[in-house]
Amino acid sequence: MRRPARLTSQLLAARAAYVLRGNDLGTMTSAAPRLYPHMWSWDAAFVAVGLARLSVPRAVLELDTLLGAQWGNGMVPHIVFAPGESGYFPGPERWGCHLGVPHAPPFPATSGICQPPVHAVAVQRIVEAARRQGRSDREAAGDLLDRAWRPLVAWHRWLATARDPQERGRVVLHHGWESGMDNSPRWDEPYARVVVGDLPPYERRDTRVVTDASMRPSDREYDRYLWLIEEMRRVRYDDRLVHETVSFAVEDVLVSALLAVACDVLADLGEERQQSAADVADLRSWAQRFRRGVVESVDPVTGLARDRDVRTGRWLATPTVAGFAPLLCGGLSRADEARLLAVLDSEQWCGHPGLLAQVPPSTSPAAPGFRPREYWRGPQWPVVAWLFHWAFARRGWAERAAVLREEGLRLVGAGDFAEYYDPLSGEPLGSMQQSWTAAAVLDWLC
Ligand code: 9WN
Repeated sequence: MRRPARLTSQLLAARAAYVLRGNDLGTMTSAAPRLYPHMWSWDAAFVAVGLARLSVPRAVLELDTLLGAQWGNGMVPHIVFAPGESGYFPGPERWGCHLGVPHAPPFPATSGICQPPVHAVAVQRIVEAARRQGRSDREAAGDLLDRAWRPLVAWHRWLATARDPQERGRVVLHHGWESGMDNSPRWDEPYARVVVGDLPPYERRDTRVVTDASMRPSDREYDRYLWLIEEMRRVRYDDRLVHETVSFAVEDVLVSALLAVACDVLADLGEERQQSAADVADLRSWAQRFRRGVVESVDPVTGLARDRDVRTGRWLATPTVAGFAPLLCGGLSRADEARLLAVLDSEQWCGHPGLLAQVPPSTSPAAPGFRPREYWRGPQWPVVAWLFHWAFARRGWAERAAVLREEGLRLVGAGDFAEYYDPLSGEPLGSMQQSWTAAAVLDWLC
């Protein structure tokens, strides 16, 4: 299937704004209308980036809502459930965070795991957008930074301590959902060792919305996802016990790179706003530690960064987009960075002759496990393109950033705002009217 004609930039931006308004539940934006009718943590950050182009106060509200659900230990939960909305599984009952979990807030209901820490990036984009607006927007953004400072430092501190107790410089995850890349082949090996125990029965909802099962994770994968929740729930989401007992424990190199860069972004903002010097120093040292952890993960043979299975101590070298993590946070030698950029441009990745848009697919199109339609096993995600675009611009690679913007827009140009796209046919897949896709487009176009 070839892509239908591309909309004009003006029309595309107008439609993106329409999508975000349509998904607005008042104080939060649902990640997608039917498939994901609640607020997701990293989605909310990207959504706030897009909202900042429409209304700074509305973008501020999005982050306030998310941070209002932060746990007492500092964790920002991966889902904040919209009150009264029952269309997603697993919902609050299955997570059981209201059942005597010490750190969970009494309200709103949340899940018990986290997602990638991109929230400081959103604050920075809101501050930048506000600078181009009037005084009241600038004040709203400044107030947000003052309000969000302690919660965000606490969030980063939790990741740097509870999730990196040995100070290896890589964030440990206990569920594939925490990576934001649920069924990525990165996790096949650690998931293969998860033995599902006495799992209470459940019924999936996602496959009622996305009826082509080949686009979503399999039932077998879902059993494991649900089992990990069960394991965490049984130890009441206690950080130490989770770390010691949950069957899935991986050091995620992409989340680690994002934490490094987010710590630097937050420290820069804090310095400008004269926040606590001690906090700024902590942020800088975490940035350094996680950057080092990412650099140390690089595979000498391929040049790509690797995750690590904590339970076996083995490196996980599947060629996925996470391998480019060092390009987000920096830290490689010049020669190693040039090599990694060459891999990104090569036929194994963005230069693959079959791609319609030159943005990194979730898995290398040249790898044997590449599945162009299957969730995180091959498709291209506009929001991932946005993230690399943002990071490349930050690193001063204007030309590369411009290419990613142009190619990202080519991907979404028909205006369906799909969750992800088949890299070879351009077919929009998964959920349509996905909020973060619309947000990326708004940031690119406005
Ligand atoms: C589980 C909301 C989220 C994204 C994730 C994406 C998907 C959820 C699901 O949707 O995950 O968290 O039910 O599949 O993988 O990155 O945040 O858009």
